[in-house]
Amino acid sequence: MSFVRLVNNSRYISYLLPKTFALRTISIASRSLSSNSDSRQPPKDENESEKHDLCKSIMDTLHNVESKFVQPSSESFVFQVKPYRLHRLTEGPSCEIVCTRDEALDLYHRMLRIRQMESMVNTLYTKRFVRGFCHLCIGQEAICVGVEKAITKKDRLITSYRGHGYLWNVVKRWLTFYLNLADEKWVALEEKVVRCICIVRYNFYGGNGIVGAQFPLGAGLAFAQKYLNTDEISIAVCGDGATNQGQIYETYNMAKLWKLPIIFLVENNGYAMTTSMERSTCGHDLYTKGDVIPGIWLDGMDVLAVRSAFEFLAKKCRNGEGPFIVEASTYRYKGHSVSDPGVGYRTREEINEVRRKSDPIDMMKKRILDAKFATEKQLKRIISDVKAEVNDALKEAMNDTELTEDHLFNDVFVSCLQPHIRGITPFTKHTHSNTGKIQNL
Ligand SMILES: Cc1ncc(C[n+]2csc(CCOP(=O)(O)OP(=O)(O)O)c2C)c(N)n1
Ligand SMILES: [Mg+2]
Repeated sequence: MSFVRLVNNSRYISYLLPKTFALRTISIASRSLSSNSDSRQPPKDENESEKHDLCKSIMDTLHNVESKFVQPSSESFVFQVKPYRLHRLTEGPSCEIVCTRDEALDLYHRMLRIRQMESMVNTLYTKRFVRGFCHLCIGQEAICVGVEKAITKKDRLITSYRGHGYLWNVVKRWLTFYLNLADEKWVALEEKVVRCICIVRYNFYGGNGIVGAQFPLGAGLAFAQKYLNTDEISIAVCGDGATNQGQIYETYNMAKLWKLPIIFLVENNGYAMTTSMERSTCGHDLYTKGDVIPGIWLDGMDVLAVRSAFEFLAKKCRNGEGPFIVEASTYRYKGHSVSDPGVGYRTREEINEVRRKSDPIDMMKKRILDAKFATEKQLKRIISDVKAEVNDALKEAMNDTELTEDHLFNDVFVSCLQPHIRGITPFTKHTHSNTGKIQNL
């Protein structure tokens, strides 16, 4: 399992491998819970039968699935996006964006899938099937989809804990993968924690629970890319609150000094946990805060604006003009994590207003209808298809065999220099093996 690992010590550990300069992040997700289930398969006790009932009830509530994705064609249309704001750039991406019908439907489909998927995870969490911490990105879907469409699979991505949307883009069996991380047996292994996911094989470096750490780690990834003379780039994603940290500015300094091929992406959703930007941050133009580093502000609710800006900057980065900073204005509809109802520090009106005026999925839907790329009826069928996809993933995940505990400590290092891997205390020691096998992806 050369992909990630769950976390340790309620935080993450990261390290640079001198041989390959590949940076790997190890994480551990855990929480003290008791469990003795061996498989998600046949109900053996009350808990098990509850899971099966849950699976059934969720599937029952999802839409009937008879539809087929609308047949794509390649008519195109020019869409207008909100003007970008530029810092130390003489020109920016065009605000008139050409988008084909296939592309528009694909973007719409992807954003819907992320929202549906996140809603499913939320449901599973409230039913206590997913455990640990859980930070949903509902409302922020346009950013991860736009970025994904603008970069290549060889480019590297490192995100915060609010990175599910990026993950759903790269992992095929995503729900199975996710539920395995949330598996009770694994979760029971350690005391607390932030669920952090990293899949080195797919150039997805997580999923980091330490606020802001993605920027220095991302700079490490980009340094390796430059050192190895590749034309690949890195994207490091953090939130607005994180940008008040010192490590962000140390990283900006080094990244610019070394001309690293990296785009620092700040997802500005206006809140750091329950603290609004007004209360925490002086100087709200986060795209300018790299001083000599060029930056762009964009509408993070508009997937076309995100895609276009990242295509523009990725090209420059590959030409050795990096680093860059992007500030994407966005909003999270749910609380900071699932344990936060999300309304004590902001009003329901505020949330509803954003949903009504700038929901990323509705915005794309309107464009598709305006351009006559598809009819309302066809879009409804796409929704059904997405629900079917999530439905199938749920079924597959529920029927999947659980990984065993030893998987947790395999393939953490390319070469483990110590006899054991330590657990949450120095007294718990675990054996490390290199299996080289990918599990559940
Ligand atoms: C170094 C560090 N400090 C504090 C925390 C606790 N914490 C977790 S998320 C968070 C807020 C981060 O807000 P922001 O960067 O805006 O990201 P968002 O959650 O809005 O995506 C804080 C303070 C942490 N995990 N790590
Ligand atoms: Mg924030």
